[in-house]
Amino acid sequence: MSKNNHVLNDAQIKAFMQRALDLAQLGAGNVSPNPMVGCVIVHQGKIIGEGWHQRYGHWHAEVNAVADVKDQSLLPESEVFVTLEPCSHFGKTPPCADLLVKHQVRRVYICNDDPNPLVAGKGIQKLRDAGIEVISGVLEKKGRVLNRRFFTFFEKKRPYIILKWAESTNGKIALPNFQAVQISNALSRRWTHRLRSEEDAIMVGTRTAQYDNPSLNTRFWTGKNPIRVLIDKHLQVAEDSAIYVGTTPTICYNSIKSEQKGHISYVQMNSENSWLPMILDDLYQRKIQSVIVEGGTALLQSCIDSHLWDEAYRWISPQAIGEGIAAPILTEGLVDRKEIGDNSLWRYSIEQ
Ligand code: AOF
Ligand code: ZN
Repeated sequence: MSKNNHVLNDAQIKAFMQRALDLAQLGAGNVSPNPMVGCVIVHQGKIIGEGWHQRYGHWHAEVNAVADVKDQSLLPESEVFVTLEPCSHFGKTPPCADLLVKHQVRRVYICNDDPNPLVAGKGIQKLRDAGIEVISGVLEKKGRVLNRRFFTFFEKKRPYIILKWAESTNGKIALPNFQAVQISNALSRRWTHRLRSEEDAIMVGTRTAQYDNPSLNTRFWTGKNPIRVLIDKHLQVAEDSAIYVGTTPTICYNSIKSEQKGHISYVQMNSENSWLPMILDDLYQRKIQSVIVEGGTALLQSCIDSHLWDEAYRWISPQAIGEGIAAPILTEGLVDRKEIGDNSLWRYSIEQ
């Protein structure tokens, strides 16, 4: 077999990693709480195998990519592009780093190091110890955006927080007595339900649960329901409210009781301290990687004021609703504005 002296240039390296990122994306919605990971195997500048992590608990990207290579004898002369540091632990599957070592691949390009303490550097070390060249940080920023929930979860030890609300053109989210008013339209509703299908949990405060009586499930989009989270200090939300209907797990943080009642977990919070960090910590312990905060204003504003948010979506409708409850005020991080039908969608990011 001829020695592979082929040298990849910078543009090729980026293009192959971009392909691996595109493959990773195919796992969206099916791999949480695992990251989306893609892998491309290249021989003499040509792709000979591709794979991605398709479903939680199933094979990792590298295993699928190696299995996709028809002529396995080419592997020792190949370059592997993988969007996350190959794992080093025996989890649901054996370590991917061992697989690459077994095949003695020539070089491994990595987009992001794995923040999971089970791996965190040990995968790269295994490869290097076996004499495999490792180049890390290729398209690093794109990989961090793709797996922003996963990175936030491990680095900040809390779920990735997405704020979302709809306001009238004059900045109101409800009528003065908290009475709900229809601000969203058919398009924004579908958009909201797609968001729900993609995130692990959705959280509201007492008055939103009482006055809007939302079910917080995914109806106008195909996909899973998020875990519902209610903050109801004094258990004022009626037990027959829509938020408790159905079988989707629902967590109610309150100051009165801890109890499991079917799909509802009542969790008592004792401290006088601010509840938000404690709730986020409890969600972290439950391995919830992302949460949408859907209201009301007080809860959204306390997330903003304590810098406990990552992304925010503000829908603005053309209608004016006169007097009413003011929408949250967010003055930093605007990254994008688009018109969707007669609404505008403003997107904010704390990282920008
Ligand atoms: C990889 N390739 O495609 C993925 C990796 O529960 P397990 O056994 O599937 O392990 C999950 C952890 O493995 C996850 O938290 C992350 O650190 C890593 N995911 N690693 O080499 C992959 N999905
Ligand atoms: Zn792995």
